[in-house]
Amino acid sequence: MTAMPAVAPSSAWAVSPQGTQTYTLPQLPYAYDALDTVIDKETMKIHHSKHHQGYVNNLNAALAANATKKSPVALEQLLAEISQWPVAVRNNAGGHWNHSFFWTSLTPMDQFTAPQGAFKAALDRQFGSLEAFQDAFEKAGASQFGSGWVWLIQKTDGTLAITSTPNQDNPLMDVASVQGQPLLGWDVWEHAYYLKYQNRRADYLKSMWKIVNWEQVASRYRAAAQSAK
Ligand code: MN3
Repeated sequence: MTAMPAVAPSSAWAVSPQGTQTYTLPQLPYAYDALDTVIDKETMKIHHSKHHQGYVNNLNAALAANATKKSPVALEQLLAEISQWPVAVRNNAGGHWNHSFFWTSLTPMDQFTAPQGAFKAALDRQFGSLEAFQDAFEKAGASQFGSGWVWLIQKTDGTLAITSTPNQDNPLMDVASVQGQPLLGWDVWEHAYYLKYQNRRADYLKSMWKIVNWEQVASRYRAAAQSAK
């Protein structure tokens, strides 16, 4: 059986015909107001069309400025060897990957389904219960100092773990202190929540459980489990 890609391929990962790598902003899988109960339309619009677009533009510029280096084909390959690249590539490659991953980790509330099956069993095994996992995940997100991300990852030994990264780093980077395949990742930069939640990051984190795309998370879990065999 062929392992499913961890992230659905999209124009975000395209290599141009000239062989010069240029990345593009992926479309959201829902409307800007689709998550409105938890994340307001204005935040979604600015976050996607300004912040994410900025990471894409700056990544392309940073890669062009380092054209003498051999560009890896896939973004995930770039992340795996990010220590060999300047910080502008690290920040913007991370920013592009993280946000592409973030959008597809969320779903409108009316399409929400609870975690189930083998993935739910793995959560229970690792953390005791879904509630215990959620509590630990929220705590990790709330205690990440300054800007960054909180992650559920699958490590190479198959176990699940919660970790956080500063700035736009992520657990796929060779510089990450805890590495693994991300299954779920939440943006804890203030731009992700400030309009609706102001300084109340913990409230934002608690609300986010209403819009997690658990089917997508479980499909990443199956793909990671398959490729680990
Ligand atoms: Mn962001």
